[in-house]
Amino acid sequence: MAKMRDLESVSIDPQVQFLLDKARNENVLTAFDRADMMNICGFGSTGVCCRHCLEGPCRIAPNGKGPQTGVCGADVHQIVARSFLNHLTQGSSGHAEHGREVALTLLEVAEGKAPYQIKDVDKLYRVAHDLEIVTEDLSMNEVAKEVALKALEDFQKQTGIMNWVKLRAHEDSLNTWNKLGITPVNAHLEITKAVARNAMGCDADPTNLILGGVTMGLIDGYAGLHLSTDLQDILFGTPKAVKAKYSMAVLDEKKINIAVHGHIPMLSEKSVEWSRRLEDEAIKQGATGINIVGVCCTGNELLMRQGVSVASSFSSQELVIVSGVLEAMVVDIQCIMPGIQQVAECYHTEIITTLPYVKIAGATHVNFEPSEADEAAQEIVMKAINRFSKRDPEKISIPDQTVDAYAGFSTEQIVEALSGLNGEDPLKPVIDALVSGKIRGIAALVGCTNPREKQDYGNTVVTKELLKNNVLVVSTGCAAHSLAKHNLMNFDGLEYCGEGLKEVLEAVGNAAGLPSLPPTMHMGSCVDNSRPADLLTAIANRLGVSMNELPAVGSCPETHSPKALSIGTFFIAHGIDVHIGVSPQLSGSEFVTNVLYGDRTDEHEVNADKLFGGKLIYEQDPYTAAKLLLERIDMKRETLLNKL
Ligand code: SF4
Ligand code: MSK
Repeated sequence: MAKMRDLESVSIDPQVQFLLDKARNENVLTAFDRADMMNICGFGSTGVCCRHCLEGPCRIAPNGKGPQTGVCGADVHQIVARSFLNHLTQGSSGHAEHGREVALTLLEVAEGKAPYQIKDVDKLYRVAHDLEIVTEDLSMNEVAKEVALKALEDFQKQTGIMNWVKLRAHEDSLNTWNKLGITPVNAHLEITKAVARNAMGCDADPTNLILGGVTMGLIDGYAGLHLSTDLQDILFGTPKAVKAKYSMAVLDEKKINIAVHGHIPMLSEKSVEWSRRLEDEAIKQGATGINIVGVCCTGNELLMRQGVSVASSFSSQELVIVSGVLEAMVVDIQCIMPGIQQVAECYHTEIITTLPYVKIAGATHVNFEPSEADEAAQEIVMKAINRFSKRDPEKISIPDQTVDAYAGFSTEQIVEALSGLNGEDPLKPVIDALVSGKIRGIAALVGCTNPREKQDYGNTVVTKELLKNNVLVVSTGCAAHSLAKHNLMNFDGLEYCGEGLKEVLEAVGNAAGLPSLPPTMHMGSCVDNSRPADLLTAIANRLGVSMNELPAVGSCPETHSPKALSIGTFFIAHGIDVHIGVSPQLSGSEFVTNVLYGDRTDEHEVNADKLFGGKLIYEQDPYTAAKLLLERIDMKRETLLNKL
């Protein structure tokens, strides 16, 4: 039996430590302990193992003592580049599928076939206008239908450029992609092409494969992130600043607890609605009400728009069940550990899957279709209510003390807050602060938590180091969960900010009637990484420069997901440096790592920094990572200030 890490090495969150201890005492295995039991494979972890055909598996000996090519003759660089493209294709398809599901829902709503109301009519008309849809003589639903059809074209058209690329991309970035011939036409076409070129006997040029990977990054960014955010804002409302609660302590022993988990907000929005409508049924069962809590990005979606409390990020999702008070965990898509079912079988929790192509053996399945959203949500909430009486009082234990956090910082909300300082030119205060050095740069702290890593450690250390050095930090995904739990999204966290940054946050906050803005701003879920991209595009346009000239970086210290690699590639394609704190499994090929990690000063190398103006930074130590990010911020800052 492998030795398990002590609790302090697993997470810096005492509530997660508490529930992991409970799980261990009750002989319940969770991801943290499974990670300790797993031997790391030296071939897989460096990307040199290929299973692309039945001649294999083939693996390349890293020390030169053994085969240096696969049976087909593929060398280590080809194998590692293909493995990277594979990860990017997987990541971008998840987000593209998310975007397509939302587009289909908008279409059904517009046609009166699904029971949702369009919440942000202004945004609908803004997006329609920017897509060059003539809206005169059209009803609101007809406009929504035209927007939905334009979105679906991005999964169908055979020539030209994706509508959402034209809608959202910075012109200079688009010119670069056009010159390289990597601008996407439609998401399904590009994903199919990526799978096809990656097959045995196809693309065997590592540089070409990596460029194919950049196209996957663009698919993620436009068919996934931007398209999903725009349409979700139209359907469910553009987020506004909201105060909410974080930590496992948001579970309520007296109430029926339902966790919503995954990514797509269509069902979870309805679950919140039906939990209110069925309160009386809960009371009949002896509970005081129904408590919906969020896990992962479905949690982020509800937090941003409805202020729903968030219980857990990715790596501790099973521990929500270990509390013994969770009646149901309702899941949609992505980042759902199959292990939740094994853990649920040790308690009274019902796991409910909702999409026909995402089921878990042993779990209950309630099929979700937007047209029957009310029926599905009602059935799910009733199932949870009926589980309440099955609780085992011996197994109940919930940590106390929630943490307050401010969220809801859509780009629109940030611009509105800034307009309190300068209504005519809202971005001017940020630009002035960047030029004066009160703000040294801008960072998006994004991504996941990973059961192999010490939970929240990398995310909070990188953030605190950047804040201390006056970098403005925005955040999304499970990384935002780490920051919120550790007081980096409430005013207590202002103590971590450098003086210049603190002054700016307080000035903007005061103008909006608050003591300050929080030290870091929660911009939403994984697909809402479109929001930092929008903010940077607006700043670049306001300054009249390219995105790659901004002193801006992304950091993803604790990722587990290939989606983080495809989102990161989307930012690198704009020339924004991206740090990753977990091995991207590329070290087997010096060629591939040179292309991705190489510097613009390298001689005789084609690399990302030279092509796009940004690169991938792989660094496990969060203190060193922050130092490297600050160096890149300063380098770009100096060039920018000379140009202005
Ligand atoms: Fe081996 Fe080539 Fe087949 Fe990969 S594609 S498994 S390297 S023969
Ligand atoms: S849920 S991709 S663990 S952020 Fe978006 Fe969290 Fe990462 Fe999944």
